[in-house]
Amino acid sequence: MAYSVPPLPYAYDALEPHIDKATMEVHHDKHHQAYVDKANAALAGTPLADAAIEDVLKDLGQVPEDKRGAVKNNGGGHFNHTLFWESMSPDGGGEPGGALADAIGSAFGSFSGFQAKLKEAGVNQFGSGWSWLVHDGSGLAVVGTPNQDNPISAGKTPLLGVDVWEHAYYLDHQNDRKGFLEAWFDALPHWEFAGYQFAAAKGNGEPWRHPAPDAGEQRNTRAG
Ligand code: MN3
Repeated sequence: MAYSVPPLPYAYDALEPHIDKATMEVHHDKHHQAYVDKANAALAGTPLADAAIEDVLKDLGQVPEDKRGAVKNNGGGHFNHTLFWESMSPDGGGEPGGALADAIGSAFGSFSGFQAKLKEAGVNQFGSGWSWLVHDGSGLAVVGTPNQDNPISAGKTPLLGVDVWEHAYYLDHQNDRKGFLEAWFDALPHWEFAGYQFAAAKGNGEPWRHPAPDAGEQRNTRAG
């Protein structure tokens, strides 16, 4: 069963004025679609053609060597972008509560300390890539990844991911990646989703996965 781009969990213009409708349309309908098409082409005819993308990315060594680069880049692009859509909410922003707030405080000193780290990882990512809040098995960490590399290939659970490729912000922010990250933090982080991922990383439930091919329209990606 080939992969497909899941529908956005909100309207294309729902994140305005932070990310405009045109950016979301091109990013979701063109960029994400291209990763899906190329991942499907790379995996077609291999033993992994029917495997969940999460299971492919968790062990890229199982991918035939001549397909591995394409699967890492495009399968990673598919997973990362769906995570990115889930990492944002029209009702997002503010600060998380509960156990996640406590864990952020102990890992980074304070919420603002965490924000500074995530922005720094994004701003300092050379070229294109991602900035992530992850659980690495022992606690929370901020990591940057180049290109479409992703945390699950490194055995980490992503809680939030921010796309810092220029196509994510160029129309709204031109070359100002730092300004994009500041605007992103003000209004968009989907803390409910991050809290769900945090609980799963600690063994309370399963981390988010793409819906199974037979799950139809069901989208069970939100906490609570
Ligand atoms: Mn992108």
